[in-house]
Amino acid sequence: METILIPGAEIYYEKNFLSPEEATTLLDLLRTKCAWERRKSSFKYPVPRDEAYYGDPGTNYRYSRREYKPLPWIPELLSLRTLVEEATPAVAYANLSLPKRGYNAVLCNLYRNGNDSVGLHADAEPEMGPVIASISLGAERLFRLRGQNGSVAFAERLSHGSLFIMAGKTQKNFKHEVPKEPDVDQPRINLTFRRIEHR
Ligand SMILES: O=C(O)CCC(=O)C(=O)O
Repeated sequence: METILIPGAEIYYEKNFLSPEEATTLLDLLRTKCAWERRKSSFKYPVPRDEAYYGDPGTNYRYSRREYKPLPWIPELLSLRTLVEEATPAVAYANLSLPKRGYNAVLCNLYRNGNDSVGLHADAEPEMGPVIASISLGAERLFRLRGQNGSVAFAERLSHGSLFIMAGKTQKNFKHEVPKEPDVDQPRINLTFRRIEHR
């Protein structure tokens, strides 16, 4: 696992977390198996991607006036969760003086092609844990982190089968986005494993 050094962020990246064959099998399976839904944004327009949210009971959360209610886990996402938990460095929690915790929910995003995207945001709801693990499958899309002044701190095409972990103060100090890339004609699925705790 590579550590990406950006002042104010804590990022770990493993480009070949899944083999290309495993990643392609998972991409094809999740495209048909997930309960994809195109939701409305807070402004009533559809968000430019399909979403499906799976998790343990009680992992509901609200984002941008949308309520995310977990669907029961499907076996393939549960198996992947175990692998992702094993790969998450204990130091990501130790640096926060926390014991290592598991993930209890996953938000799946399907970008059908380069016209789909996610705008600049942080995953910083009060009930969301600070360690977020993201698996990318399919088309290699640009993933950017921007600091509070809007400057780009990180920009990389996350590879097919990669694991990208954001920890520490990354969500406090940075926002992230997957911009539109109209030349991309292939789909991409991204899975962000999170821990939701209502106190
Ligand atoms: O597709 C990605 O890489 C990012 C997804 C994302 O930002 C999110 O689920 O909050």
